[in-house]
Amino acid sequence: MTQSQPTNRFKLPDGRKARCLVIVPAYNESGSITSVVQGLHDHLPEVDVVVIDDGSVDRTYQHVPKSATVIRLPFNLGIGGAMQTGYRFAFQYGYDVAVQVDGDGQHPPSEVARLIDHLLQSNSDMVVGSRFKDTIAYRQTLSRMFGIHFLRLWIHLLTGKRFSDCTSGFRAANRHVIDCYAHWYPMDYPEPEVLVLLTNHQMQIDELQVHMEQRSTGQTSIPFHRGLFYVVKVAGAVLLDKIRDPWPHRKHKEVTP
Ligand SMILES: Nc1nc2c(ncn2[C@@H]2O[C@H](COP(=O)(O)OP(=O)(O)O)[C@@H](O)[C@H]2O)c(=O)[nH]1
Ligand SMILES: [Mg+2]
Repeated sequence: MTQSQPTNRFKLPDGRKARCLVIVPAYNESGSITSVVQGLHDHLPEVDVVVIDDGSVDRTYQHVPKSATVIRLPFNLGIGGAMQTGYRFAFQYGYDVAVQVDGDGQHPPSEVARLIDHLLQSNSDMVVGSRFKDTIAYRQTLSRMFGIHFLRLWIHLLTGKRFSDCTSGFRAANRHVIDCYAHWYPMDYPEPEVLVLLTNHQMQIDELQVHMEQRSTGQTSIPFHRGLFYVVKVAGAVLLDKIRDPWPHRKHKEVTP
């Protein structure tokens, strides 16, 4: 495992240096994972990187630079199981901040520091990198745009909160959220669902306008024909989330999950 460098510029509210981990879920991302991890190290030498190779069949793990930790899951668990593996790693090794970055080159490494700075300075529990907070310039298919608008409205009705980009996977989370996710994380399509669960759990979520790229290689995990299924499934899941809270209620004491 790589160690945080002494030049760490990220500070917790109490003045201590924040130990930060970037979690990169990767499923068949051999075409992009090398430049994604290299870009993260170039921009953020003080931040550790863990790649979760989720049963890829294209040897993604062999393309990860040695500077990062790789966890190879024995078979494809899906994005939820892969991300929870990363959050458990963050919890177990005492990280203060965990940032989720796609392995497809969509999330620019240069924006990661902005997310971390905002998280630490705003004292929020999670910061979501949004494509649509201040602009609608990001190119999307019509079906995706419809899905995002529908879920945005639905989540607003359920929580009273407005999230401009509820499906963005570009996020930074603090230790409280890492603790929650280490205990339980949705299995599939987790991004919109955790917005509702964290809001129920009295966590503060901020959005920050970020620059995002289009996926550089490979294919999206949510192609057109699964889009409608995605929206219906997520809408049902977040409705059920109104009446449950899968996480322990504590802000001071931690117990290994
Ligand atoms: N670990 C894991 N990662 C996945 C899986 N499906 C997609 N991903 C990764 O999760 C990230 C987001 O998926 P992506 O297809 O880019 O979704 P999109 O950005 O919403 O189009 C990418 O880094 C993928 O490699 C999966 O089954 N397992
Ligand atoms: Mg992506």
